Amino acid sequence: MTERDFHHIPTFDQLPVKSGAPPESCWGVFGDDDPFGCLNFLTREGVVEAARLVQSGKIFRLDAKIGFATPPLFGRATVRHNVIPLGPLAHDDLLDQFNTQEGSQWDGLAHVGHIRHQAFYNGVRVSEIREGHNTRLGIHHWAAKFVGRGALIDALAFRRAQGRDVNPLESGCYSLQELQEALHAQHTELKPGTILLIRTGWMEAYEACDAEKKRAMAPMENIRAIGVEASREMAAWLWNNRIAAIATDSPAVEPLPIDFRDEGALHYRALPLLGLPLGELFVLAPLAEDCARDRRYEFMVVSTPLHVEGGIASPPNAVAIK
Ligand code: UVW
Repeated sequence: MTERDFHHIPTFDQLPVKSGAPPESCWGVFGDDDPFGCLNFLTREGVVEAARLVQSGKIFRLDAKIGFATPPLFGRATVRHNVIPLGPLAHDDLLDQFNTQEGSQWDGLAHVGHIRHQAFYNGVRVSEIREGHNTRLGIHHWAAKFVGRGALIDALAFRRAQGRDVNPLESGCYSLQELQEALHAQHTELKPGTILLIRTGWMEAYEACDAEKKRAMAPMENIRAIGVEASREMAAWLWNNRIAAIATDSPAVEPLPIDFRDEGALHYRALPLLGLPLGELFVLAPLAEDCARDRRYEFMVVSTPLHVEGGIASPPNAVAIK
């Protein structure tokens, strides 16, 4: 696909295009066997354009250290890193019980299926993932795809600049209007094929907690987080702007807790319906501070997910280069 082909892509109001596909889904738009979803908006031309944004040579790591969340959120396993002697003067690493979602992560398209339609992106069934080795939606498809123009919305700074209080560790919401106003204030444009990063302040607030507080907030039922509005309008805005992926420094992109009985959850709107990758627990503060300094909120993003055949998710293994 090239950028010229984007003009033939339906708008959100024209979805779905395939008979039998759920409302507000893009199933079939990129082909019935497509594994990329909105990553199709990342093109070779877009990679070249993104490389032109590199001006200072500064590199920002976007994922936290493996094991940063202690204990990991949502009751996920704690990874154990062992250094294994290979010989008298040689070593290997062993990562025991490594959950690819223990920290910074891209949710792949086999992570969450739609509660009503009982299917994943493009109609993939749960049996294809559990018994069929997840060949159609495995994270391996993304291993050499996730490169393009990144843009940051510093929603935290925007809200603070208005003199409004933010507690990222409480359930709360950055509205679509607020994100649009923040973009305007930053003089930042969305362009087709943008990997959109949104700083909510959650990671910084989490890092400031003591060990006891981190332990208390980690279980699924206790975790609270600010996130972006989970609405039809938000899904339409992301799709109509041809956003390739959205990532935040919060644990679920949308506010927590999520009521997964509610079809309006952004996890449903994004992953199974639009094939839009969700990035969680990204490290965005150092990048945001640099953007505020040079007033440039766009850069190149290079993310190389783990090359795990049939994988569900992956640490982003990502950098922003300015
Ligand atoms: C939730 O589903 C709440 O988060 P994650 O995407 O990390 O599983």
